[in-house]
Amino acid sequence: MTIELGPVESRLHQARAAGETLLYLLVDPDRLPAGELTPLAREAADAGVHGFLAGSSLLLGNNFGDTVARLRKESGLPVILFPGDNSQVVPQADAILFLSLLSGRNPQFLIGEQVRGAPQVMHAGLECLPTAYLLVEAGVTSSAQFMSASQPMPRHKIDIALAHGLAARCMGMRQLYLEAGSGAPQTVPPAMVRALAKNLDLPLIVGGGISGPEEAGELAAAGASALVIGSAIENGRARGRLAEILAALREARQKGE
Ligand code: 1GP
Repeated sequence: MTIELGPVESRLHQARAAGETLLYLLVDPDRLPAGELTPLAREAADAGVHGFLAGSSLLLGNNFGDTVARLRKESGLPVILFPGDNSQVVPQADAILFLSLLSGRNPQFLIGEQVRGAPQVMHAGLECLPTAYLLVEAGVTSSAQFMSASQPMPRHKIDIALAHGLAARCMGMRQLYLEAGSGAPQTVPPAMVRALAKNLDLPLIVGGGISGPEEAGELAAAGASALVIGSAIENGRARGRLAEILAALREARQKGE
């Protein structure tokens, strides 16, 4: 069997091999005012952001496909679906994080949504990135935790996180997403990122609670291959600071060399 990685996944694996950290911005169409989409797309492209994620734990609006198409057109960057459920599989994207919520024990998010979503992924011809989605406790109940009815991993139990990462590896997943939850008061602990980066040869995507260059630099230095920022884009804290955040990622890489 030959596994050929598509362009989005190849870029992520290349970043891991080079000790580089990519920056993705998360757009939740319910939370970003429509008029903000084009300015954000252009700001991201100008700053050198590597792509967009699009999705939500709970989507109320009905313009998801249009949002994805516009983001792609206005930024020229890859748009990667980050679906809360199978209704968020739309053909306008470049790729999909085909998530299994391995930190939980709810069969709906381990395999149920995937069985419903896979035919749509195939028909849409989306690049598919098999990804273990791991929720990490951050002091509040996150939307992902509530909507998936699953427990996050304890934040200081690195052995538990590592065992989940190893299980993902043995199951053939090709990247891990460590998630503190959207708007989390604290990020995934850098020590957890460091332990997983050291012991697993898989790219780590890390998100939740990242709002500026300090946290971004720390997580990059710990070994994250990609960071995801959503809330700090919506509330404006990271707007106008994308170049600064990207510089922190480059600096962390240089220090690690
Ligand atoms: C949430 O990891 C993402 O699924 C991004 O989190 O909104 O806190 O940036 P924030």
